[in-house]
Amino acid sequence: MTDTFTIAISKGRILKESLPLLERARIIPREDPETSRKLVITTNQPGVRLIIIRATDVPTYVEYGAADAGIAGKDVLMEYNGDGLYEPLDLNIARCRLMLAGVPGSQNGDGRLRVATKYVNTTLKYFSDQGRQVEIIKLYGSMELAPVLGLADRIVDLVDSGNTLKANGLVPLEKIADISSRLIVNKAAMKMKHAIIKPFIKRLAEVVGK
Ligand code: PRT
Ligand code: MG
Repeated sequence: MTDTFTIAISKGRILKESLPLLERARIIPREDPETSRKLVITTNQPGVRLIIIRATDVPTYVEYGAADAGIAGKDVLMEYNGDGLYEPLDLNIARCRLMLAGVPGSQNGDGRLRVATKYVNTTLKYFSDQGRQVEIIKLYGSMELAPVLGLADRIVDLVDSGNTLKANGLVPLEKIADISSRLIVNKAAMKMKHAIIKPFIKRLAEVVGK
């Protein structure tokens, strides 16, 4: 399989912003991944294919070598516990900030702060690095609702324009990290498939001006 090259991408904003970069790196899908029901999509380059999976599954496919490379948000990578990955390139796409947010003017109170998020590991690390004790409530989406209904005092979520927070009566309080999407590469593939992967990284680096 050293003559095939599989790139994992998630549908949605990452795919939308990745396709123009891939095209400028001369990789053009044979059908539109946004509308196709296929999960494996061949490209103009022989042996090079895209797989379309959930954003949080991208590091898993790449770490285990089911995909050779992938494009994943730094939020997903920070949350993922794995060391079988290289992160050679910041693609500077799908940018946003990971933020602590809450109801304006609300006090911490005496008890432990309750924080709702899908970013459990990242949130725990952020607070424990500062010696702050918190109780984490794991949610899978619509975090903005939690402080409104009293499920939690704060949330940790991605913020771009800030409109989603605003629409739900919340304000950003602390920035945890700047987020953008990164190219990730399987460690073994980097060695075994260097003849394909090295020029691929170089072309993408030129495209994003690195
Ligand atoms: O949607 P699905 O459950 O299938 O998966 P997903 O949410 O992981 O995928 P997707 O496509 O929504 O996001 C993929 C990646 O895009 C994330 O992992 C981030 O790296 C990146 N990204 C960049 C964002 C945003 N910007 C963003 N604004 N992901 C999500 N948002 C959401 C945010 O969670 C909040 O609900 O947009 C809302 C805030 O936007 P504003 O503009 O109102 O502040
Ligand atoms: Mg989403």
